Amino acid sequence: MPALPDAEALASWRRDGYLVWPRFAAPGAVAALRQRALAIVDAYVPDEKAAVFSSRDRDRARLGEAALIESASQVRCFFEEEALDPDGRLVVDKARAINKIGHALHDRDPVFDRFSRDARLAALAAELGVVEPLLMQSMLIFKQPRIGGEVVWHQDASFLATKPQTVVGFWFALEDATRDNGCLWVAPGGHRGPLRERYGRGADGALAMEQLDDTPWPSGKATVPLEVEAGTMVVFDGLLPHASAPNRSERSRMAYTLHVVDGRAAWWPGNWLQRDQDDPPRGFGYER
Ligand SMILES: O=C(O)CCC(=O)C(=O)O
Repeated sequence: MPALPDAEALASWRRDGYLVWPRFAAPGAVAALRQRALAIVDAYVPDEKAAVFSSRDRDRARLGEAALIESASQVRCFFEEEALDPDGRLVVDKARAINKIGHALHDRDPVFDRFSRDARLAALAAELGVVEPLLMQSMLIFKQPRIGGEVVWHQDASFLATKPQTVVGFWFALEDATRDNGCLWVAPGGHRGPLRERYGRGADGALAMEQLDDTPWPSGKATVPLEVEAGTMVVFDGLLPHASAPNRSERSRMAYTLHVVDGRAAWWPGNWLQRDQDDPPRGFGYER
């Protein structure tokens, strides 16, 4: 039986809506993911679909829709907003220009596939009540030095909607994350609040953010920073509000995230992420 987080961490999951598992990934595994991410960026040749990712843009309007849709089943790079000038020319080195790689690393890249299908993640998902896990989305977030973009307060269920809500986010620090370089912030217990918004295809067919509830985002004493060492895993309930500040420091803050839903729940047909019938999402095993 693979190891599970300790009782205190599991109690924090129930109480706070998240848990922290220090030293989940060994330094060698973390270095392998970092190296692989840098190799993907090195091989990336920007094309006419080159897209910027900014979480401040509520409707993701600058995020080329074609690039986003394709990334549901592919590996694509998205630029930092501040890496391009108004004419779309790179103003920093390509290696320092990427905001994230998404969203099917776990299915298309052997290194991320292996890491994402660790038996401990399968055991933990089962412990957290995910009965038929489906690995829906993965991202390598760079949080580049100086220009690493803010991730505004959000709930993951807004972007990966199921009925009932089942999404669980697994977040892995690939470098030390501190307040200085844009660590995560969470609102403990905030998962008991409502889903505030939902991103997807509206009645007019366009992808946009829809407001569902006007409960304000947490602030001040309701929020805590999660300063963690490389190798730490943080697991979030899909309703837990979380965010990260811009990185104005000289150090990057790379992280890998994996989002899992329960296949027993209904996948919202309006979700931006849709997989073809002949390429469905898979679980933690290697069955096809
Ligand atoms: O790594 C970050 O800064 C944000 C990640 C996040 O919001 C997520 O994985 O849902």
